[in-house]
Amino acid sequence: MLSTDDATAADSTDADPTGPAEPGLVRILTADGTFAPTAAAEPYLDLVGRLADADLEQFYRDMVVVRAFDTQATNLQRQGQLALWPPSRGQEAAQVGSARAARAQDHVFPSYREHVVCTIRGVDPLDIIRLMRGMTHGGWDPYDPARGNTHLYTLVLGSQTLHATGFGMGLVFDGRTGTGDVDSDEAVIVYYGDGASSQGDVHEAMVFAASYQVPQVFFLQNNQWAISVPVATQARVPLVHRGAGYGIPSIRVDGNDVLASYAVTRRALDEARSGAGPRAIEAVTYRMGAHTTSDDPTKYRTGDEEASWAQRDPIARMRAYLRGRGASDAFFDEVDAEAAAGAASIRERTTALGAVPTSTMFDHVYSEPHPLVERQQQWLADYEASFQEGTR
Ligand SMILES: Cc1ncc(C[n+]2csc(CCOP(=O)(O)OP(=O)(O)O)c2C)c(N)n1
Repeated sequence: MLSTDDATAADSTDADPTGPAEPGLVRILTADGTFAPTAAAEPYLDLVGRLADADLEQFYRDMVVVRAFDTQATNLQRQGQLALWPPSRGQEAAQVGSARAARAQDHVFPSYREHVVCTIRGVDPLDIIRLMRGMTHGGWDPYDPARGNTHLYTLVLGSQTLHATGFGMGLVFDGRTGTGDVDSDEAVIVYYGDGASSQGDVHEAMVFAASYQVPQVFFLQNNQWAISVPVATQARVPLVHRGAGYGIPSIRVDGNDVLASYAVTRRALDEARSGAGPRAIEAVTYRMGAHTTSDDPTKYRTGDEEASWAQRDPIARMRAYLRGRGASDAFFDEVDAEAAAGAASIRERTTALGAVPTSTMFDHVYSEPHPLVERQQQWLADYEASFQEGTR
């Protein structure tokens, strides 16, 4: 558990080696791993204080393991094993903190970069790989409690916010939320980006979520870039201010601080589940890698910017904090070994997947057979056969 010494350090400073925190920002750990909560973090210290050492170590483990997975997946794409990969490097704290804050009965609606959110909920990382290899249109069963009620990746920006709101409205209408039973009341959490926040779908979702007091947390990861468009072009005001226009209480958190991300999400979900209506969180973070493996960020951002965010690396921050609390070398070595083994296993399982039959692209176009699709499927089969030896 956190000690009272930690709590006393709380009121000491809003300072951070990489710059002062703006008012209203919830941050508990500074970039160098010092426990120095901002004023806005004070109401959350009780929640953080209830975390056991094992919880803190789990947060760190989650982040290290997913970074190794993410690096491996990026390499696999480069080697032709995957069609595409959207890296999550740099966003681990926002994702781990928020995912660990959700309860088993909650429903999670990711975008397309929330790899560790999915794996924390029980999705097999190979299912994400199969999706990015073009082997499946979906990946897993979103209604499977063993997969944490994790809905599918959505490439249509912002549409998942509406899916989540509709699902949450169902929870309200069916009396599955707001009963006062914390063990059974359900909520939804939806992930989206600063670019997606400009989509009409997100605004419509906020209108309906507020109108129907949907138990929904809008979790915006502001990673500063929507491919090549900087966040300053998306909004003239901090994105966190948008929620107020819809009557949605909103908070801004340092998304590279896993403790802060955990605490604000935990409270927001608890409030939403209790019947208080939707909540919005803007997690300020940074996409350290490319938008996807099809992108070259050197075309639109500077090395200086990347270097300044590298100083705020979420994993280094938590590592320094744990180190300061006395975590042993053996612990860090063990986590590194687990991450390396996980990445190696993913490589092995990916290369064992074999080729993707092209005919699968016609599956599920319609729920029932359709003559046009069948003709196209036959044409492709004939075309591919024409390459067989002796036929061309
Ligand atoms: C409706 C829609 N419009 C455009 C795109 C193309 N597109 C894919 S990702 C992207 C940028 C998204 O940025 P952001 O929401 O900040 O999320 P991030 O990728 O940074 O996590 C765009 C414009 C899309 N997928 N869907």
